[in-house]
Amino acid sequence: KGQEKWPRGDEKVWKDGLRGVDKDVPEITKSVVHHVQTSLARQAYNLDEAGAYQATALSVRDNLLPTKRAYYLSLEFLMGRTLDNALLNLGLKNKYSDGTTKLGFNLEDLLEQERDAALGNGGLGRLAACYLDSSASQELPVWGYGLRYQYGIFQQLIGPDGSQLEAPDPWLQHDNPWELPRADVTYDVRFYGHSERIDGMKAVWSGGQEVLAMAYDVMIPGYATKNTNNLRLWESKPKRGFDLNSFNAGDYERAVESSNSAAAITSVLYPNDHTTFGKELRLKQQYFWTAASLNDILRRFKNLDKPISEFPEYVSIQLNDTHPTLAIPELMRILVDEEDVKWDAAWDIITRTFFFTNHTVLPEALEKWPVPLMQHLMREHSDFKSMHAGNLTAFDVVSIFLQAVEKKFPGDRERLARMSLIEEGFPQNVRMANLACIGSRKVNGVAELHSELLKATIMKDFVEFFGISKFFNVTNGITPRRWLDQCNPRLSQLISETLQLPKATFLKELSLLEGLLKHVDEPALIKKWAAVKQSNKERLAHYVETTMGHKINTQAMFDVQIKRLHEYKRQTLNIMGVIHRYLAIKAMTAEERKKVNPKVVFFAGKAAPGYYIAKLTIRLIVNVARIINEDPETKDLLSMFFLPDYSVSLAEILIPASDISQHISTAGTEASGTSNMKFCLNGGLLLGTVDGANIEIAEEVGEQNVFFFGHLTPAVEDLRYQHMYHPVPIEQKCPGLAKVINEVASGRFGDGGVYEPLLNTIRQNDYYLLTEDFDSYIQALELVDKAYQDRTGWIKKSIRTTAKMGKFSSDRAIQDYAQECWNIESNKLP
Ligand code: OAK
Repeated sequence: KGQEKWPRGDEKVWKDGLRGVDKDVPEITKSVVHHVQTSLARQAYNLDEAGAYQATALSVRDNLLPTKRAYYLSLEFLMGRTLDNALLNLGLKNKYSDGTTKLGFNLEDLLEQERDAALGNGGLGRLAACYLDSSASQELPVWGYGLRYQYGIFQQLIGPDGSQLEAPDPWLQHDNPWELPRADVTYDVRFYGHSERIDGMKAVWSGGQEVLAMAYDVMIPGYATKNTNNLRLWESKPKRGFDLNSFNAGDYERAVESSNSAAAITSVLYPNDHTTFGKELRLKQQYFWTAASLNDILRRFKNLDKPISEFPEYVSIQLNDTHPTLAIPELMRILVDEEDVKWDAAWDIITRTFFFTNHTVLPEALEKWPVPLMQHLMREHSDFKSMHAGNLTAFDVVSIFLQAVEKKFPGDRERLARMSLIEEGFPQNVRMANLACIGSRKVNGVAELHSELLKATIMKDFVEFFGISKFFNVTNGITPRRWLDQCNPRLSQLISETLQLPKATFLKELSLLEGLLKHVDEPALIKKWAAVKQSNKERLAHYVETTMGHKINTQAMFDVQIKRLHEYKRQTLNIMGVIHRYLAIKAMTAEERKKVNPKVVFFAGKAAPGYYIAKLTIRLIVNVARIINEDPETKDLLSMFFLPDYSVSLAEILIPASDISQHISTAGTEASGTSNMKFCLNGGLLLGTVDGANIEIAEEVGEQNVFFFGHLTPAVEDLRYQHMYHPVPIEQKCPGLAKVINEVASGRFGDGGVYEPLLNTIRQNDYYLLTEDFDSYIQALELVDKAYQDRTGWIKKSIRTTAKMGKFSSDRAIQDYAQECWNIESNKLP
């Protein structure tokens, strides 16, 4: 109005704003100019107030557009404790320490009061917890969905004979301040019953058991940001307290029973790692959890008021292994039967929404569910035999997919049989990995080698069918907040001083640790680095002394193997190595013993309650420890401890104290491993096989800084074949190991007969190849001893190792998923 000058305002700002080059032009100005130019297609020289209003409004609207979210569906979240982590993430630890001191309480003691949230078995569950931390810390909109088990992983006790005993873990006994019960967020989930098709099209599912899913929200604080994400855990409840129908019929007992069985669904975490048992309750857990989560995701999507075809533009769902695969047929059922979406369009939505991560290639871990069990439990999904045009059900995926395979590979019956979702047999089984693969946009493994093996084995046919671009790798990562700063504050502080950077800088950008390399030869740093390790060893020694009553020589080398007990992880190789060392020291003269490098070996880990061989391994470790720790001739040179009830919190004490840690799986069996990364980040060196992420760790830190041994993956299959068809007696194949086995069998460490089944796994077909790797393992241990004699050289290796761990931050891993799969961006709060 009466304005003479064009353009209005500062001409330079308009110009630079248009070109978007001048850093001094504020983002908001640039955004308004952008809308003037592109959305309105107008010029600064003819822009009136109405136009300026439009452009301003469009710019403001950009802030309101809903962002896409990713959902991480995991049956396990192994969170550990929260208080310390929350204090560090919020930067409030010192203030709270002062605050509680004034009240007469030591904060460190208060931290010890918290029980671990142990809703997971091992690697897969802990990875999910690290990924939540990294998502929140990078302000990425990623929400977790899981189950709120009343009982987490069992508590492990060691009985008088050295065996593992299990006790329940009632972690919710006292109030849990970290969760918010959401009585306002509930969904009905139906099991059993029957479905009827109305007009031959829509199916209505009724009868059976209806249970209620109620949400509990766990806040996930990000590091050095106000951003928090959410982990939503479902609890099952009886829908009406008891079944009214039964009550009316006067059958009170049945009514109570039904309310019992509703609550049973989320009562306990299954403690089996890497095995499937085909238990009905486990399948119920999976369906209950995926159905409730999808309902919730869909409700949130509907609030956006977008057409359902745009679902994948706002939602990505990551399947943590095959456990949540029922989400695929469940979403299909909802889309087709409840949202009236046509079959093909629904399948298109599915395959743009889901992403699948595989976490193991072990055959016994591949989930299969009997078709009759599925049919019984989920009437609607499994009605796959009635295929008529226009009357398709979710499991018609089977036939439709196979038709496409048949078209691409005509007449290849064997291929069809391998790729089918149904494995023939009595009963037939549904192969969950096949379903997860065909229903997902992308499939990934968790380390380079593992992803290659996936493509060459389990997924080979699928690579040939879908093409290679569907398959990729995301190497696992760990959060440096918990696994450096929280568990090893002194090292974190020393790094901060050395790099002259605030902790927050390298804890958010872990590759900055490389800056340590410049200082690796500085005597002052070497001295301080050694002192930090020493104090962590003393902290562990104190723990062992107060919990187990044993004094430990902290001048000895600390050698640690902590992970689930499993034959493929070869704790047996380690214990055989310890016995070998014990026998060797026993045979030495006093003079020779003076040259021995004193060593303390630590084991910790749980065995699945039904895994006989794994439990026997624990028993052997405990009983060998009892003998050698009491042997006056050797105990100063070699001692060994099995620390009961391994947990996240115990790992936080053990990892910073280790000089060397063992990751010694048979090549090709450990998908990635993540504790290997935690040890190395804390300056512990690695003794391992050429397997999983060990390989990438060595690539980063340099082979001269790790201790590798054993056969390589390509040799394994052939060696197993040889064992099977051309067995050689162990005395010939590996005399060193045979001698150790004979000592155990002869009763030197207690009743030898007890261990026969375990010893026979090695003597007989030796599936995990201990006889093949034992000699090179012993040589590697000798190299470790030799390297440790040169303390300064060892500390330098330690500093170099820490310095090169940037790649293994879970921040990097989450960025890989965000870019490669989810297509989400960080949601920075002002
Ligand atoms: C557990 C149950 C079924 C399938 C896999 C697992 C599992 O825990 N796998 C582990 O996942 C970790 C995270 O990806 C890997 O680091 C371990 O190597 C792998 O064994």
